[in-house]
Amino acid sequence: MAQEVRGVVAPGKDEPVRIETIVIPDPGPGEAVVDIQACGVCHTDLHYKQGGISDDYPFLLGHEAAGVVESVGEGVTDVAPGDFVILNWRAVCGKCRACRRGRPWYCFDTHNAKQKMTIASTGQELTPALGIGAFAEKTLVAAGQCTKVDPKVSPAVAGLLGCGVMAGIGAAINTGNVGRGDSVAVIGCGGVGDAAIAGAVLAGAVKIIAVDINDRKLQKARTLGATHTVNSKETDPVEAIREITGGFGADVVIDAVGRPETYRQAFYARDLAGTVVLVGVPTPEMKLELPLLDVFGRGGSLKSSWYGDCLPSRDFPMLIDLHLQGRLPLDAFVTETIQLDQVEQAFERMQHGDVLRSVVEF
Ligand code: PAD
Ligand code: ZN
Ligand code: ZN
Repeated sequence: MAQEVRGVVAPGKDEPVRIETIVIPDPGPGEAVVDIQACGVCHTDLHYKQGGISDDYPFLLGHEAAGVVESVGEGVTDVAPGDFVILNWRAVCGKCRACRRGRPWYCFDTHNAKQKMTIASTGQELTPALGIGAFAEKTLVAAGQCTKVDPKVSPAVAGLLGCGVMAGIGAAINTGNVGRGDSVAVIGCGGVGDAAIAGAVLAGAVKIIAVDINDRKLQKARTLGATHTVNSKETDPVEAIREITGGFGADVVIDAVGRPETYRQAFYARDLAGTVVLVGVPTPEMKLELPLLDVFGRGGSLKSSWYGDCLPSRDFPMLIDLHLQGRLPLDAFVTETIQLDQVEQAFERMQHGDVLRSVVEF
């Protein structure tokens, strides 16, 4: 029997979000219904609300979530009712050309639930943010979007690994391939950037330079392992990063903002043959201009990081285990826990730079 639950919907471009009654169908073949226990507020949810991702309103927001599988559809064998899971937004297919070449983190055919969730009062079909839609008491996903982890971890902490924190850690350790002794600079110290800093610590980087335009964010970045901080409103970050790295630039620079000016800073703040990782998500109107000769002459690699190039089945349980062993301070990312009807205010606090993550607890 389809169920009705409360969920946070973005009805149209830049309109405030509102709580609606949502209809959740029973899981069909390959699908699962998950009881959401916690879901973080990510900048990507704000991009959806503002129309920066697509025009497929209404959106059911929320995607950094953990919960317990309630029911599964036909043919689902990897997860079962009662399993504690983190939801992921790249359920790999196993069949596309990337998967067949043994590089499933690039999967070109990731899947979501086939059935649609709808708004009870109007019957309108919802587009779930990143194929998840977890600012809701329950949600419907593809079973492959559920990754089992140790249930000893708190749901608020676990959920964050489902998006921004994984994207940041993975930008450093998977995409950037940060190694022992490297110097790393991270531009933008929100949830994603700070996670990149924590990832760089885990990987053994020795110099970790945090860049932001907000001093409070820089203070927080220090607690996560930044060895140097640069306020790029006051100081030229390229000059500062070069100075801190003996005049050369950092081995890996991670742009966790995703704007033309931050990308340009990342491009010029890395050492010759260094790596730039773009993990912040640009909006459709943004354009980048760079002298092609500099692209050639500076060498190295310019990479984008989709979801930290993670493989959820490999990375989620491992990172949760590291956290439970006290080696990865994932709890530092939860600034506050809030109720479902406080998401709009959480967006405001995010825009004012007041929080790393607000997490809705159910
Ligand atoms: P956030 O709003 O928590 O943090 C953004 C940070 O950037 C804040 O600390 C700002 O002060 C800082 N900032 C803003 N402008 C500048 C600037 N010009 N120079 C330096 N710092 C600046 O966002 P978040 O950490 O949740 O997300 C960051 C980006 O990452 C955002 O674009 C989001 O959509 C993207 C993201 N990408 C993936 C992925 O798979 N690639 C996953 C999740 C989030
Ligand atoms: Zn695939
Ligand atoms: Zn996210």
